[in-house]
Amino acid sequence: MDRAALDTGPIEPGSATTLQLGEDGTFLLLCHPHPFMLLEVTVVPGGPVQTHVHIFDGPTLAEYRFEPRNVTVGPGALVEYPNHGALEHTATQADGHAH
Ligand SMILES: [Cu+2]
Repeated sequence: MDRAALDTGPIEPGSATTLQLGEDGTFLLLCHPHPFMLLEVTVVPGGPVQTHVHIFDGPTLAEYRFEPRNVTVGPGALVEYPNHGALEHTATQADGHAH
């Protein structure tokens, strides 16, 4: 049975959104307005129950990024996405559904 796609929705500059992850697996997320911003989230048993993925943008596109670009967490983990940039960003599952 499919679960809803992972999607923070728009994250305003200076704010943060928390998304709860479900079951084991590897998920590719991107920023909807800037789909070249990529994040790989791996959910494994025993992983951390919460973490932060920071969002940045900047004068050049090379500075638009998730940091870190790869995170490993446990099932049901809370991932907070603080947006340190000047623009709105999202963390959205790239293929639209969970595996
Ligand atoms: Cu973005």
